Amino acid sequence: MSGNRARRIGLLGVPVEAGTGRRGACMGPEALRVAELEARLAALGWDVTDHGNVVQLDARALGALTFAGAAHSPERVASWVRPLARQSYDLCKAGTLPVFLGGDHSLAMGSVMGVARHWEEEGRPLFVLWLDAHADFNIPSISPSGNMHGMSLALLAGEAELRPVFGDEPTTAIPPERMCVFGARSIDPGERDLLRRRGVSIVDMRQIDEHGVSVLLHRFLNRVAAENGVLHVSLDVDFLDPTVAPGVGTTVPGGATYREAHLVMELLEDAGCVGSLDVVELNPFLDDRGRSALVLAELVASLFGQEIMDRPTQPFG
Ligand SMILES: [Mn+2]
Repeated sequence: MSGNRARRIGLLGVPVEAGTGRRGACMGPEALRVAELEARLAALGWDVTDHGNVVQLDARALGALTFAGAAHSPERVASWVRPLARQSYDLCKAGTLPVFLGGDHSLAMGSVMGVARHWEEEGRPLFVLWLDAHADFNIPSISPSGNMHGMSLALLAGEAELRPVFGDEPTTAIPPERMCVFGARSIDPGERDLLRRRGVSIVDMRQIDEHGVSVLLHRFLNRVAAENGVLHVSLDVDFLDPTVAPGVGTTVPGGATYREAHLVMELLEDAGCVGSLDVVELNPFLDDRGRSALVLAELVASLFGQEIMDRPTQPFG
């Protein structure tokens, strides 16, 4: 366990679904609570507080937000992510390791924004690991769907087209070269071009098949360690193969297996650099008897110290 991590975890629900084309993600935070996330983390020795859900602003009071292209329900997205960024920042300031329960992936605009502002003040470089079938690096002028859950990483990288989301709120941009999209298998053509130009690292499933998650993840984690960085992990349910976790609106075949996902979590735990986490896109309406919620709760526990079996201190052989 690394010394730069809080022993205190704060859970914060963000039942936003305005960023996606399908309803049901608003139930995600409750499903993760029903899957006993809090008790699992407490059993690992963490001091856990559930802060309930973020209080949404009145979207109508924000006025119309205009963009240079397609962006659906931006006022509703903003009504969630603006107060979320503030609460995220406050949790970090209080020495809490925040775990954000979604809700669709647009919530990362707020959660990571607050985290980024905190670490900028602390003078520590923030890195972002995006565990996702998609890169979420669209901007309104190139987005095929206009759904804003596909734009969150681009906003965090400081893409100018997305500035109206935060308006006059305090923001900071994360250098795109400190971002890694891991598990990708569905990236739009315009988005791919933008990712390349900005220098975001992409690890796709083809590379994972060829080299395995361990080698590829270490490559990124070594960079985090070399700069004494802090890591935000954003876990989208569709990182996993739909046979493992069907409870998501954007299933893409060929995702991470149960074992690959657990290995990623254990490697992150070993690295000891994770300072915050999103768990997003869980749609209990599409789930199979809570299976996806339970898998996610297990993965989060794995990230925070749960081991399947106690290993002997000396490896066998
Ligand atoms: Mn996503």
